[in-house]
Amino acid sequence: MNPDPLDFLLADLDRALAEEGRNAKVTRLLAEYAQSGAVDWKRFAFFEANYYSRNLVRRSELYELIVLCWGQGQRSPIHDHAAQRCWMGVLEGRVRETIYRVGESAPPTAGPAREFAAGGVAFIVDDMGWHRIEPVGDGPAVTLHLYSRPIRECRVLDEASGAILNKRMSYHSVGGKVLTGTR
Ligand code: CSS
Ligand code: FE2
Repeated sequence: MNPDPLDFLLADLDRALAEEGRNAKVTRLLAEYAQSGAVDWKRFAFFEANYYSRNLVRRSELYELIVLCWGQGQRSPIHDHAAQRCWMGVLEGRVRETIYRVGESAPPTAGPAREFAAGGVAFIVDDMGWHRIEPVGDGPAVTLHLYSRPIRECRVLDEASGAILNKRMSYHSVGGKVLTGTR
């Protein structure tokens, strides 16, 4: 079988993330994939009824690559990234990223918001702030997330109480197969 575009991306990511200081290279790889018109990500794209879904493509010691499916109104909580680097490439639809300053002692403050259309790539680390991602526009959105290293748990803001909680991350599907009984 011939390799798919995602296989090439994974091989390039293996190389780029094995070295320090290749953030710009990784951003370029994700942008090239998101802009290429490749559709092989679709076999990882499973929507859930009530919450945005996290679908694992590949996890190694260095990184995890995840397809996230955002139905209308399925926005993320305001969250951090567990001291890891986070890239987000938009595969379909349009999303808004709002940056927040979150601390233990003061209420969170919203910073700048940016919108990304298909082909766009965002990058964040905890020094830049926490953020919320939400689909905007008419349709659902699909995004490709790369965390290096993988994130097992992050901090989220409980907006009702103002409390900061630890949230364990889970997958809706792994390798293109939906997991059952995980949520
Ligand atoms: N960090 C969130 C998505 S927004 S980058 C998550 O992985 O579920
Ligand atoms: Fe995030």
